[in-house]
Amino acid sequence: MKRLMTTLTVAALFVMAAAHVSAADLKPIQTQKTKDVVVTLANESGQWKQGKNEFVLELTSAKDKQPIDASKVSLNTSMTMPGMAPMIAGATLSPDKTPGRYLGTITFPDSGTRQVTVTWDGPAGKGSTKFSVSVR
Ligand SMILES: [Cu+2]
Repeated sequence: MKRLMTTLTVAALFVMAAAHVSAADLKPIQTQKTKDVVVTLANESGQWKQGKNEFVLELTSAKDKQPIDASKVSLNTSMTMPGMAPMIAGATLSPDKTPGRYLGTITFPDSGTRQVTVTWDGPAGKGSTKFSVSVR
């Protein structure tokens, strides 16, 4: 029973940590507007850094600001470096409880400017956008 209580406490802490990420204290890393979709990338510091990063990706309609149900979403990054093959890193994304919002993690082995590509495909349509983000 004691072990169960410990497990439940740990689980509750994880839920609280997840809730904390979805709190209003997120700072935008990048907001990118396409013809019909606004893509927002945010985390607690407002920037990506070298190493592991947690972030939130949000897709909303450019017309009415409503969340977009994009069942398939991906975020990939690449960095071109002179004399080298581009460095590629993709994010792991999982849907949040809030529609149109995804919790992501991505790891960068070094700093530098990344070309970011976000693609989506769902009932509300499909599309993609590209922008650059500097990794500190
Ligand atoms: Cu690099």
